[in-house]
Amino acid sequence: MRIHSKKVAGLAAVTLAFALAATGCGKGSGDSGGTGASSSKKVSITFIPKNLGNPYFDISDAAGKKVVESLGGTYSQVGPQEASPDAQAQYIDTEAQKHTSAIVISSNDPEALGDSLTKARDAGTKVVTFDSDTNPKYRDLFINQADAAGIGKVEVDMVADQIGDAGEVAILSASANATNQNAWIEIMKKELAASHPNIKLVETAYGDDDPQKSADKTAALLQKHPNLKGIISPTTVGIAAAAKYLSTSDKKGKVALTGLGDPNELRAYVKDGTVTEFALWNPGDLGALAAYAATALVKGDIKGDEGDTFKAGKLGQFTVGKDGVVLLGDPFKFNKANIDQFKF
Ligand code: RAM
Repeated sequence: MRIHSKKVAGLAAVTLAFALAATGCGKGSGDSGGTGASSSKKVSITFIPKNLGNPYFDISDAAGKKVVESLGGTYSQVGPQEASPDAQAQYIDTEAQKHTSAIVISSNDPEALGDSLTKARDAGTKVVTFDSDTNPKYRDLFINQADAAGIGKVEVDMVADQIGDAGEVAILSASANATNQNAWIEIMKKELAASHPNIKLVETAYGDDDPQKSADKTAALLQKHPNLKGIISPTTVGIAAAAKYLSTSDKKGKVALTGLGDPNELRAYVKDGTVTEFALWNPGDLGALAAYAATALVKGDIKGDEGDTFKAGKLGQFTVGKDGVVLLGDPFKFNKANIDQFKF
Protein backbone atom coordinates (compact mmCIF):
# COMPACT_ATOMS: atom_id res chain seq x y z
CA MET A 1 0.00 0.00 0.00
CA ARG A 2 1.33 3.39 -0.97
CA ILE A 3 1.46 6.01 1.74
CA HIS A 4 1.54 9.70 0.99
CA SER A 5 1.60 12.90 2.98
CA LYS A 6 -1.13 15.48 3.31
CA LYS A 7 -1.83 18.47 5.57
CA VAL A 8 -4.91 17.89 7.70
CA ALA A 9 -6.13 20.27 10.40
CA GLY A 10 -2.72 21.85 10.66
CA LEU A 11 -0.91 18.56 11.10
CA ALA A 12 1.55 16.99 8.72
CA ALA A 13 -0.40 13.76 8.62
CA VAL A 14 0.37 10.45 7.06
CA THR A 15 -2.68 9.29 5.16
CA LEU A 16 -3.52 6.08 3.45
CA ALA A 17 -3.90 5.91 -0.26
CA PHE A 18 -6.42 3.15 -0.66
CA ALA A 19 -6.46 1.19 -3.84
CA LEU A 20 -10.23 1.31 -3.59
CA ALA A 21 -10.56 4.95 -2.63
CA ALA A 22 -12.47 6.00 -5.70
CA THR A 23 -13.42 9.18 -3.88
CA GLY A 24 -14.91 11.08 -6.76
CA CYS A 25 -17.73 12.20 -4.48
CA GLY A 26 -15.42 13.72 -1.86
CA LYS A 27 -14.45 17.34 -2.30
CA GLY A 28 -16.52 19.28 -4.77
CA SER A 29 -15.34 20.53 -8.10
CA GLY A 30 -15.16 24.18 -7.22
CA ASP A 31 -18.61 25.34 -8.29
CA SER A 32 -21.06 27.52 -6.43
CA GLY A 33 -21.38 25.46 -3.23
CA GLY A 34 -25.14 25.31 -2.99
CA THR A 35 -28.38 26.24 -4.62
CA GLY A 36 -28.37 29.72 -3.20
CA ALA A 37 -31.70 29.04 -1.46
CA SER A 38 -30.25 29.81 1.98
CA SER A 39 -32.98 30.89 4.41
CA SER A 40 -32.68 32.78 7.69
CA LYS A 41 -34.55 30.02 9.54
CA LYS A 42 -33.33 29.40 13.11
CA VAL A 43 -31.52 26.08 13.00
CA SER A 44 -31.62 23.60 15.88
CA ILE A 45 -29.48 20.49 15.52
CA THR A 46 -29.37 17.54 17.90
CA PHE A 47 -26.57 15.00 17.78
CA ILE A 48 -27.47 11.45 18.85
CA PRO A 49 -24.36 9.28 19.26
CA LYS A 50 -24.43 5.47 19.51
CA ASN A 51 -23.85 5.91 23.23
CA LEU A 52 -22.86 8.66 25.66
CA GLY A 53 -19.46 8.47 27.35
CA ASN A 54 -17.80 7.11 24.21
CA PRO A 55 -14.67 9.28 23.69
CA TYR A 56 -15.04 9.02 19.91
CA PHE A 57 -18.42 10.75 20.01
CA ASP A 58 -17.17 13.24 22.59
CA ILE A 59 -14.73 14.41 19.91
CA SER A 60 -17.11 14.27 16.93
CA ASP A 61 -19.99 15.95 18.71
CA ALA A 62 -17.88 18.69 20.28
CA ALA A 63 -16.66 19.60 16.80
CA GLY A 64 -20.27 19.48 15.55
CA LYS A 65 -21.33 21.85 18.34
CA LYS A 66 -18.65 24.34 17.40
CA VAL A 67 -19.81 24.38 13.79
CA VAL A 68 -23.54 24.58 14.59
CA GLU A 69 -22.97 27.50 16.94
CA SER A 70 -20.56 29.27 14.58
CA LEU A 71 -23.34 29.17 11.98
CA GLY A 72 -25.83 30.72 14.42
CA GLY A 73 -27.70 27.52 15.25
CA THR A 74 -28.60 25.80 18.51
CA TYR A 75 -26.83 22.55 19.33
CA SER A 76 -27.77 19.78 21.70
CA GLN A 77 -26.67 16.22 22.30
CA VAL A 78 -28.84 13.44 23.69
CA GLY A 79 -28.38 9.69 23.66
CA PRO A 80 -28.40 6.42 25.52
CA GLN A 81 -25.83 5.05 27.95
CA GLU A 82 -25.82 1.74 26.08
CA ALA A 83 -25.20 1.37 22.35
CA SER A 84 -28.63 -0.09 21.58
CA PRO A 85 -31.19 0.93 18.93
CA ASP A 86 -34.22 0.74 21.25
CA ALA A 87 -32.63 3.26 23.53
CA GLN A 88 -31.93 5.61 20.59
CA ALA A 89 -35.52 5.52 19.26
CA GLN A 90 -37.03 7.41 22.21
CA TYR A 91 -34.57 10.28 21.72
CA ILE A 92 -35.52 10.54 18.04
CA ASP A 93 -39.23 10.63 18.96
CA THR A 94 -38.64 13.45 21.44
CA GLU A 95 -36.70 15.50 18.88
CA ALA A 96 -39.50 15.01 16.35
CA GLN A 97 -42.07 16.26 18.88
CA LYS A 98 -39.91 19.30 19.53
CA HIS A 99 -39.64 19.99 15.76
CA THR A 100 -35.86 20.07 15.94
CA SER A 101 -34.58 21.17 12.53
CA ALA A 102 -32.16 18.27 12.12
CA ILE A 103 -30.98 15.13 13.86
CA VAL A 104 -27.39 13.95 13.31
CA ILE A 105 -27.25 10.33 14.37
CA SER A 106 -24.82 7.39 14.46
CA SER A 107 -27.19 4.48 14.23
CA ASN A 108 -27.01 1.31 16.32
CA ASP A 109 -28.99 -0.67 13.74
CA PRO A 110 -29.70 -0.29 10.00
CA GLU A 111 -33.46 -1.00 10.27
CA ALA A 112 -34.68 -0.73 13.87
CA LEU A 113 -34.84 3.08 13.91
CA GLY A 114 -36.81 3.25 10.65
CA ASP A 115 -40.23 4.07 12.15
CA SER A 116 -38.91 6.78 14.44
CA LEU A 117 -36.78 8.37 11.75
CA THR A 118 -39.66 8.31 9.26
CA LYS A 119 -41.96 9.96 11.79
CA ALA A 120 -39.33 12.60 12.47
CA ARG A 121 -38.93 13.36 8.77
CA ASP A 122 -42.70 13.51 8.32
CA ALA A 123 -42.73 16.11 11.11
CA GLY A 124 -40.19 18.18 9.15
CA THR A 125 -36.95 17.17 10.85
CA LYS A 126 -34.01 16.51 8.51
CA VAL A 127 -32.15 13.29 9.26
CA VAL A 128 -28.40 13.04 8.74
CA THR A 129 -26.64 9.84 9.70
CA PHE A 130 -22.93 9.95 10.34
CA ASP A 131 -20.39 7.29 11.31
CA SER A 132 -22.94 4.43 11.21
CA ASP A 133 -25.72 4.55 8.63
CA THR A 134 -29.31 3.31 8.49
CA ASN A 135 -31.03 1.95 5.45
CA PRO A 136 -30.77 4.98 3.11
CA LYS A 137 -34.57 5.24 2.84
CA TYR A 138 -34.76 6.49 6.43
CA ARG A 139 -32.41 9.46 6.15
CA ASP A 140 -31.55 12.45 3.96
CA LEU A 141 -27.77 12.12 4.02
CA PHE A 142 -25.06 9.81 5.34
CA ILE A 143 -21.73 11.41 6.25
CA ASN A 144 -19.30 8.56 5.75
CA GLN A 145 -15.90 8.77 7.43
CA ALA A 146 -14.08 6.78 4.74
CA ASP A 147 -14.69 4.27 2.02
CA ALA A 148 -15.80 1.00 3.72
CA ALA A 149 -13.74 -1.19 1.42
CA GLY A 150 -10.63 0.78 2.30
CA ILE A 151 -11.34 0.60 6.05
CA GLY A 152 -11.79 -3.17 5.91
CA LYS A 153 -8.70 -3.69 3.80
CA VAL A 154 -6.37 -1.57 5.89
CA GLU A 155 -7.32 -3.50 9.03
CA VAL A 156 -6.56 -6.83 7.37
CA ASP A 157 -3.32 -5.46 5.88
CA MET A 158 -2.18 -4.27 9.31
CA VAL A 159 -2.86 -7.56 11.08
CA ALA A 160 -1.25 -9.54 8.24
CA ASP A 161 1.89 -7.39 8.48
CA GLN A 162 2.02 -7.79 12.23
CA ILE A 163 1.62 -11.60 12.36
CA GLY A 164 3.67 -12.59 9.32
CA ASP A 165 0.54 -13.24 7.24
CA ALA A 166 -0.27 -16.52 9.00
CA GLY A 167 -2.14 -17.82 12.05
CA GLU A 168 -5.38 -17.43 13.97
CA VAL A 169 -7.04 -14.04 14.37
CA ALA A 170 -10.24 -12.86 16.06
CA ILE A 171 -12.38 -9.75 15.71
CA LEU A 172 -13.54 -7.77 18.75
CA SER A 173 -16.37 -5.62 17.47
CA ALA A 174 -18.84 -3.10 18.90
CA SER A 175 -22.54 -4.05 19.07
CA ALA A 176 -23.80 -6.93 16.96
CA ASN A 177 -26.13 -4.80 14.78
CA ALA A 178 -23.88 -1.79 14.19
CA THR A 179 -24.13 -0.93 10.49
CA ASN A 180 -20.60 0.41 10.22
CA GLN A 181 -18.74 -2.40 12.00
CA ASN A 182 -20.78 -5.06 10.19
CA ALA A 183 -19.97 -3.56 6.79
CA TRP A 184 -16.26 -3.48 7.64
CA ILE A 185 -16.33 -7.06 9.02
CA GLU A 186 -17.92 -8.34 5.79
CA ILE A 187 -15.14 -6.73 3.81
CA MET A 188 -12.47 -8.08 6.16
CA LYS A 189 -13.82 -11.61 5.73
CA LYS A 190 -13.75 -11.32 1.94
CA GLU A 191 -10.29 -9.79 1.99
CA LEU A 192 -8.94 -12.55 4.25
CA ALA A 193 -10.44 -15.24 2.04
CA ALA A 194 -9.16 -13.64 -1.17
CA SER A 195 -5.65 -12.60 -0.20
CA HIS A 196 -4.59 -14.25 3.07
CA PRO A 197 -5.09 -18.03 2.82
CA ASN A 198 -2.91 -18.68 5.88
CA ILE A 199 -4.84 -16.44 8.24
CA LYS A 200 -7.82 -18.06 9.93
CA LEU A 201 -10.59 -15.97 11.51
CA VAL A 202 -11.60 -18.05 14.54
CA GLU A 203 -14.20 -15.83 16.22
CA THR A 204 -16.03 -12.50 16.12
CA ALA A 205 -16.89 -11.23 19.60
CA TYR A 206 -19.01 -8.20 20.55
CA GLY A 207 -18.08 -5.84 23.38
CA ASP A 208 -21.00 -3.44 22.69
CA ASP A 209 -18.74 -0.38 22.84
CA ASP A 210 -18.65 -0.90 26.60
CA PRO A 211 -15.12 -0.85 28.10
CA GLN A 212 -15.69 -3.55 30.71
CA LYS A 213 -17.54 -5.89 28.37
CA SER A 214 -14.86 -5.38 25.71
CA ALA A 215 -12.10 -6.22 28.22
CA ASP A 216 -13.99 -9.34 29.33
CA LYS A 217 -14.41 -10.43 25.71
CA THR A 218 -10.68 -9.90 25.12
CA ALA A 219 -9.85 -12.10 28.10
CA ALA A 220 -12.24 -14.78 26.82
CA LEU A 221 -10.76 -14.69 23.30
CA LEU A 222 -7.24 -15.15 24.65
CA GLN A 223 -8.34 -18.00 26.87
CA LYS A 224 -10.45 -19.83 24.27
CA HIS A 225 -7.88 -19.56 21.51
CA PRO A 226 -4.43 -20.26 22.96
CA ASN A 227 -2.86 -20.06 19.48
CA LEU A 228 -4.36 -16.68 18.71
CA LYS A 229 -1.86 -14.47 16.84
CA GLY A 230 -3.89 -11.31 16.44
CA ILE A 231 -7.03 -9.34 17.35
CA ILE A 232 -8.64 -6.80 15.03
CA SER A 233 -10.92 -4.39 16.88
CA PRO A 234 -12.81 -2.07 14.51
CA THR A 235 -14.04 0.12 17.35
CA THR A 236 -12.25 2.76 19.40
CA VAL A 237 -13.84 1.51 22.62
CA GLY A 238 -12.98 -2.13 21.90
CA ILE A 239 -9.37 -1.54 20.91
CA ALA A 240 -8.70 0.70 23.92
CA ALA A 241 -10.15 -1.86 26.34
CA ALA A 242 -8.27 -4.71 24.65
CA ALA A 243 -5.00 -2.73 24.75
CA LYS A 244 -5.45 -2.01 28.44
CA TYR A 245 -6.10 -5.69 29.14
CA LEU A 246 -3.26 -6.97 26.94
CA SER A 247 -0.72 -4.50 28.33
CA THR A 248 -0.65 -6.27 31.69
CA SER A 249 -1.16 -9.81 30.38
CA ASP A 250 1.53 -12.34 29.46
CA LYS A 251 0.25 -12.13 25.87
CA LYS A 252 1.55 -8.56 25.53
CA GLY A 253 3.76 -8.38 22.44
CA LYS A 254 2.80 -11.97 21.51
CA VAL A 255 -0.77 -11.34 20.34
CA ALA A 256 -0.95 -8.44 17.89
CA LEU A 257 -3.74 -5.91 18.42
CA THR A 258 -4.86 -3.58 15.64
CA GLY A 259 -8.00 -1.99 14.24
CA LEU A 260 -9.55 1.46 14.63
CA GLY A 261 -8.43 3.51 17.60
CA ASP A 262 -8.20 7.02 18.96
CA PRO A 263 -4.50 7.96 19.16
CA ASN A 264 -5.08 9.76 22.47
CA GLU A 265 -6.30 6.56 24.05
CA LEU A 266 -3.67 4.27 22.50
CA ARG A 267 -0.54 6.44 22.72
CA ALA A 268 0.73 4.78 25.90
CA TYR A 269 0.11 1.29 24.49
CA VAL A 270 2.03 2.07 21.31
CA LYS A 271 4.91 3.33 23.42
CA ASP A 272 4.94 0.28 25.70
CA GLY A 273 4.85 -2.17 22.78
CA THR A 274 1.31 -3.53 23.26
CA VAL A 275 0.14 -2.04 19.93
CA THR A 276 2.24 -1.61 16.77
CA GLU A 277 -0.06 0.12 14.32
CA PHE A 278 -3.76 1.01 13.97
CA ALA A 279 -5.92 3.42 11.97
CA LEU A 280 -8.66 6.05 12.25
CA TRP A 281 -10.00 9.18 10.59
CA ASN A 282 -10.40 12.44 12.50
CA PRO A 283 -13.71 12.10 14.42
CA GLY A 284 -13.78 15.88 14.87
CA ASP A 285 -13.72 16.45 11.12
CA LEU A 286 -16.54 13.92 10.77
CA GLY A 287 -18.73 15.71 13.33
CA ALA A 288 -17.95 19.09 11.80
CA LEU A 289 -18.81 17.88 8.30
CA ALA A 290 -22.09 16.41 9.55
CA ALA A 291 -22.97 19.75 11.17
CA TYR A 292 -22.26 21.69 7.96
CA ALA A 293 -24.30 19.20 5.93
CA ALA A 294 -27.26 19.27 8.34
CA THR A 295 -27.27 23.08 8.38
CA ALA A 296 -27.16 23.21 4.57
CA LEU A 297 -30.13 20.82 4.41
CA VAL A 298 -32.19 22.79 6.92
CA LYS A 299 -31.47 26.09 5.19
CA GLY A 300 -32.42 24.62 1.84
CA ASP A 301 -28.96 25.14 0.37
CA ILE A 302 -28.98 21.46 -0.58
CA LYS A 303 -31.69 18.82 -0.88
CA GLY A 304 -29.48 15.79 -0.41
CA ASP A 305 -29.55 14.89 -4.09
CA GLU A 306 -26.55 13.40 -5.86
CA GLY A 307 -24.40 16.22 -7.20
CA ASP A 308 -25.49 18.81 -4.58
CA THR A 309 -22.49 20.74 -3.25
CA PHE A 310 -21.93 22.56 0.01
CA LYS A 311 -19.11 24.28 1.83
CA ALA A 312 -17.74 22.91 5.07
CA GLY A 313 -15.44 25.63 6.38
CA LYS A 314 -11.78 24.69 6.44
CA LEU A 315 -12.62 21.15 5.35
CA GLY A 316 -13.45 22.54 1.92
CA GLN A 317 -16.32 21.89 -0.44
CA PHE A 318 -18.13 18.56 -0.64
CA THR A 319 -20.43 16.94 -3.15
CA VAL A 320 -23.29 14.58 -2.31
CA GLY A 321 -22.64 11.24 -3.98
CA LYS A 322 -24.80 8.28 -4.89
CA ASP A 323 -27.47 7.27 -2.30
CA GLY A 324 -27.01 10.55 -0.43
CA VAL A 325 -23.51 9.71 0.80
CA VAL A 326 -20.92 12.39 1.55
CA LEU A 327 -17.40 11.03 1.99
CA LEU A 328 -14.97 12.68 4.42
CA GLY A 329 -11.76 11.16 3.05
CA ASP A 330 -9.06 8.62 3.85
CA PRO A 331 -8.12 7.45 7.35
CA PHE A 332 -4.68 7.78 8.89
CA LYS A 333 -2.37 5.02 10.16
CA PHE A 334 -0.70 5.57 13.54
CA ASN A 335 2.46 3.97 14.90
CA LYS A 336 5.46 4.83 17.09
CA ALA A 337 6.89 7.14 14.44
CA ASN A 338 3.91 9.50 14.17
CA ILE A 339 1.57 9.02 17.15
CA ASP A 340 2.85 12.09 18.97
CA GLN A 341 1.69 14.30 16.11
CA PHE A 342 -1.98 13.36 16.61
CA LYS A 343 -4.38 14.68 19.19
CA PHE A 344 -7.94 14.57 17.95
C1 RAM B 1 -16.50 3.40 18.12
C2 RAM B 1 -17.89 3.39 17.53
C3 RAM B 1 -17.94 4.14 16.22
C4 RAM B 1 -16.81 3.73 15.30
C5 RAM B 1 -15.48 3.90 15.97
C6 RAM B 1 -14.34 3.42 15.09
O1 RAM B 1 -16.24 4.57 18.78
O2 RAM B 1 -18.30 2.07 17.36
O3 RAM B 1 -19.16 3.88 15.59
O4 RAM B 1 -16.83 4.46 14.11
O5 RAM B 1 -15.50 3.12 17.17
